[in-house]
Amino acid sequence: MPSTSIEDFRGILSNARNILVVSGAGLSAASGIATFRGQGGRWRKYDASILATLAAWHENQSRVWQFFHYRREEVRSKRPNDGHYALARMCMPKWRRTVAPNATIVHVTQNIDGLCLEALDELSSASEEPPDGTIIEMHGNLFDVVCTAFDCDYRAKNMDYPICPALGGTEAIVAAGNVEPVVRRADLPHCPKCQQLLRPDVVWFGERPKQIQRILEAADSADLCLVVGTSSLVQPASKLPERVHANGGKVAVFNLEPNTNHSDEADFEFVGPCESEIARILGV
Ligand code: BV8
Ligand code: ZN
Repeated sequence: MPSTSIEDFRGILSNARNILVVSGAGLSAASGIATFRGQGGRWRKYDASILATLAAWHENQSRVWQFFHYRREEVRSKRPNDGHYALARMCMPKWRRTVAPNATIVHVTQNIDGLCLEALDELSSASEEPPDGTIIEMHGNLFDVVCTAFDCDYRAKNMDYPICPALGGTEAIVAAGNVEPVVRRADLPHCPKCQQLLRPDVVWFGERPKQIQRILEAADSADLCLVVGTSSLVQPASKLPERVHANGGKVAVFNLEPNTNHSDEADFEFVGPCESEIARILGV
C-alpha cells in the first residue's frame, strides 16, 4: 500500500541523487487542455489513438492535418499552470536545492502542448542562474513541423495561424461536430525548402519516441521517479517508473484518481490536482 506521508516523501526527496519526472495530460488539465481519459478527461473531437497514427496519415492527410491544426488552435491560447511552474522550479538550482540539494532532474513529458518548456523558459529568463534540469518532450511538440521528403532536413517551429490558408477556420467546423471539409493535398502545409508536404513533428502511435536512449539512461540512473498526471497506458512512457522501481528507486504517483496503473509499484501516492499538489507536497 503506497504511503501518503509527505514527511517521509520529503525525506526521500532530500536524499535523492537523480530524479526522473514522467508527466502526462493531467498536468495540463488545469490549463484548459482536455485529457484523453480519466477524471476531467473527455475524448477529443477525434480519437488521438486513431488519428495520431502513420496509417491515418497515409490514408487521410487532410483529416490528420485538420486534427493537428485543431489541437494547435486549442493550445495556442493556453498558459502553464502552477503544476508546470512547480516542476519548472525543480529544474532551477536555487529552488531545487531547497528540497533536493544533491539531485539532478530530468522531466520527460508525454504532452505535446509545449507548456512544460514554456514555464521553464519564463522562470529562467527571470533568473540570473540558468536551469540545470532537463525537459524532454518525448512525443514531440504541436508547433514543430518536419518535411516528409526523405532527402530534406527541414524542420522548424511554426507558430503561424493558420499554418496555411486552407486550414484556417476548419477548427470551428471540427469543434461544431461537423464532418471536416476535404483540404486538397496541394493546399496543405508544404516545405519552404523542397516544396514537399510538411507533417506535425509529433510522435504517432507506432513511431519511435524522441530521445528514447537518453530517457532510458535517465530512468536507469534515477533513484526517485515522480509520475504526474498520467493514466500510464501508453508505452514506453508507462514503463519508465517500473524501470526505476526495478533498479531499487522510489516511485511517487501524483494523480487526480487513486490506483492508477502504477499503484502496485508506487512507494507514495498523492491523490489530488497536480496544479496544487506538486508544489504543496514537494515544498517547492
Ligand atoms: C513505440 C502524440 C516503439 C500524439 C502520443 C499493445 C500493448 C501495449 C503497447 C502497444 C500495443 N500496441 C502498440 C503499442 C505501443 C504504443 C502504445 O503504448 N499504445 C497504447 C495505446 C496501448 N506506443 C507507441 O506506439 C509509442 N511508440 O512504442 O515505438 C519503440 C519503443 C521504444 C523504442 C523504440 C521504438 C509511441 C506512443 C506515442 C503516441 N503519441 N501523443 C497526440 O497527442 O496526438 S500518446 C498521447 O496519449 C499522449 O502523448 C500521452 O502519451 C497519451 C495520453 O496519455 P496521458 O498523458 O496519460 O493522458 P490520459 O488522458 O490518458 O490520462 C490523464 C491522467 O491525468 C489520468 O490518469 C487522470 O486521472 C489524470 N488527471 C486529470 N486531471 C488531473 C490529473 N492528475 C492530476 N491532476 C489533474 N488536474
Ligand atoms: Zn523539404
